[in-house]
Amino acid sequence: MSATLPFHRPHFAAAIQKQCRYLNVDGPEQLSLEQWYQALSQAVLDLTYSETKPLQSDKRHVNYLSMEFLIGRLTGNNLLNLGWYDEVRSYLQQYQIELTDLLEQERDPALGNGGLGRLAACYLDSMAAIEQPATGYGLHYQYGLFKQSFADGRQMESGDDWARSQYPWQAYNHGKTRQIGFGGKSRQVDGEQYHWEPKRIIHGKAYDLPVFGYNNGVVQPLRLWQADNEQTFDLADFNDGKYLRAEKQVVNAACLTKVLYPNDNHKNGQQLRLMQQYFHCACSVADILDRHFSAGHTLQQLPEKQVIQLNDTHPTLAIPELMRLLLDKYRLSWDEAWSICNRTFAYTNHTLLPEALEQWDQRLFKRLLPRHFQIVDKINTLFQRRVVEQFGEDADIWQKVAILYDYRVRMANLCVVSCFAVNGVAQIHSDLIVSDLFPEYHQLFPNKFCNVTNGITPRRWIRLANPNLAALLDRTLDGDWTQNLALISGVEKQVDDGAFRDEYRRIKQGNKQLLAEEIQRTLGLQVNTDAIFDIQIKRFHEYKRQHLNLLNIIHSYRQLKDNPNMAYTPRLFVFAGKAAPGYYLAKNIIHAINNVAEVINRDKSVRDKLQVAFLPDYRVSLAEKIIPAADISEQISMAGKEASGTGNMKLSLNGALTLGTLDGANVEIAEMVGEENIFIFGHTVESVRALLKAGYSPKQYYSDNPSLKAALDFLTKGNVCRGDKQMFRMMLDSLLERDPFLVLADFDSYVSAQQEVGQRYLDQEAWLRSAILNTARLGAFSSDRSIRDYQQRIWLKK
Ligand code: Z15
Repeated sequence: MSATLPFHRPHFAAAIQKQCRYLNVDGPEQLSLEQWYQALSQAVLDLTYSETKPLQSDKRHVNYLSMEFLIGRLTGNNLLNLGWYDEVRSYLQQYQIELTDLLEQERDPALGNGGLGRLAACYLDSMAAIEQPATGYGLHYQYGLFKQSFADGRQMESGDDWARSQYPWQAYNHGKTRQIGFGGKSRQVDGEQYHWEPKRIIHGKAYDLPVFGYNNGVVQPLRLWQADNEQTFDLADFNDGKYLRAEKQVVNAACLTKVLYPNDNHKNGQQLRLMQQYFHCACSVADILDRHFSAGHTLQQLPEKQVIQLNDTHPTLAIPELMRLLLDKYRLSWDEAWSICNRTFAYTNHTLLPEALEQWDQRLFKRLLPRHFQIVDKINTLFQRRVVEQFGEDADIWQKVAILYDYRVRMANLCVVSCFAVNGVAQIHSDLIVSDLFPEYHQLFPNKFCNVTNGITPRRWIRLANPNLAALLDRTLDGDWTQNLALISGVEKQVDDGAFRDEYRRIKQGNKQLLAEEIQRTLGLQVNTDAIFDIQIKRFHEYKRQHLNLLNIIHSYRQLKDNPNMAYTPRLFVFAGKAAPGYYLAKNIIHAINNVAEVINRDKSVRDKLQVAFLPDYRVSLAEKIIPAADISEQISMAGKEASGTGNMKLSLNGALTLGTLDGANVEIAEMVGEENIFIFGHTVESVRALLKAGYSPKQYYSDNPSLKAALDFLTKGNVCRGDKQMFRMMLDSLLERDPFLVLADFDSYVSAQQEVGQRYLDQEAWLRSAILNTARLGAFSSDRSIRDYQQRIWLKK
């Protein structure tokens, strides 16, 4: 086991001095705060080159392939994991620099959309922490997820050129450049062997970001591929006066990794996206084979020494790419190649939503990847035999399990057929994968399926985000909870201890104060810090039902207006989240929340009771400010739709009580914290099923429930829509005509649950007890535990 890294003050001072030279200033006294951030980060990276080491281990190496890594700011996180945080903070004092101010200078790389990308980042942190050898493979997008602002309540988007002004944590890795082919033709050489002549070649350059293990001296790479042109210029073309054509090539190639597609839980059908996916896979697979051979292993040892974990279906092309190399380059037989692939790949499913399941147009696929198409076609044909053996000739079954069907390539099906393991991300979700999504596959391959419930890293989500809670835990618990979050159950013994309770309460109150200041700064809104901080932070999507939250807010507002003296526990509703730019309905919901917020916040008569704050540009660093301040965590998706959720874990661990449906990991959170410490409402998976079967009519709810009717009508009246009755028509039509996520059917139950929240908050002592128990009982949701589950349930299998 490795030890923590030593911190040498003189070395550190020298490294900073060196950065001053690069920055063209005489000494540290002259650095601006922004320059301090650059100098410090670069200096730390420099020092770690000699101090950290990759893991020397015989364990199977995990290659974590993901199109998204939502890593957030790195400087504070890296100092923390290196064990240098406090020393650097004290070092900076001689220059009157506050480390936390300096850290605020960093822009978060937003190389992901939401939960899926953030999960990948937590898993890299955990693998380094528990010394699981691993490499993360992703794309080096020039533009990360767009920045969000509001204009008249509407979402505006702008580009996030995150690395434009020198990003200190990345290192260009010269030796790793790859050449990736696209298009062209595949012709048979002999037997199983084909030769693919691509039409064009794009270069993949490797940028490495270090992932440091917590206090163990380990570093391993997150390797991000960036597309580049083959040659800067074709000089002949240049001299021939074909300058413009030569330059066009240059521009096109670099376009490939220009931008992250901004959809979350929705497929991107464009050719460029398919090209990104193949580029990602081809660069990564080549790199994996290189490393494998450099370590002196043979091809036959690939499954024993490497596992390739596919984060959703986005990297599925790695399967036919490895097959292609094994067949055409290394000349293995089909059966040998298939056997290797079959024991190397594992697939994690993150969604059941039909609109998110990737299917590619066959002609597009074939045009871009002719050889890969042949391989997929053969996998499909061979699999069909297997299906006929098991089920006989059954068109209905084949229609469901086919990989190629109706001129489409179905990526999830290709994964299930080709991988040795398929897992869901929370128990209920894994159960639904077997019962609803892939029942036939489960009959064919009963041992492939398992569950690994998601987790979150306690380093970022407690120690960094909530330093005062971390300090309290340090004082209270024996042993380092940061590396063994199970120890946090020791807090349970303190739940009746007066001093502990006071301290816990003061920390939450302090965090609420800090968030109030942030809200004041960004929105100019002065909020009541004695109110319940009720938080919904996540991507905007109909299934997540932010509009259900909104309807209850309107309902409460109307009640307070009709009945100013009624008993009402003061609340601050906080929203944050982005909608995909082309997802008009989600943007309409954002607009509605902003307009309702404006009306309510301007109304003096409810000021100390009801406020709504929609913070723009939700991102990891904003989450770190909001989460520690939460009293209520809104997890109100329609049951069966949220695969897991991970924000739910962060909020509860930081002492928020969940108000949620029995969906995703909420189910497991409820089991852990106990029913007195959570608010569960709404339809369940079973009752949703029954309701839909019986025939659901949202209009009925509208006409039968006057409060619901009034809340919906509110959106077409008065100031909220500025006299434009059509303003929120898209949302209202969807709710009244179809309501695919049963917002109206859950309204009553949600409103009652909210009333109960208000009641319970009046008993501050009981509430505090519940908050503490949420913290104490959430130890199982550490991503270290998730990674151990992956090790035992998947990576040890072959
Ligand atoms: C995404 O963020 C998630 C699933 C997807 O299929 C895509 Cl494309 C993006 C989310 C799930 O919605 C969420 O429930 C889960 O917690 C998260 O992945 C990580 O597993």
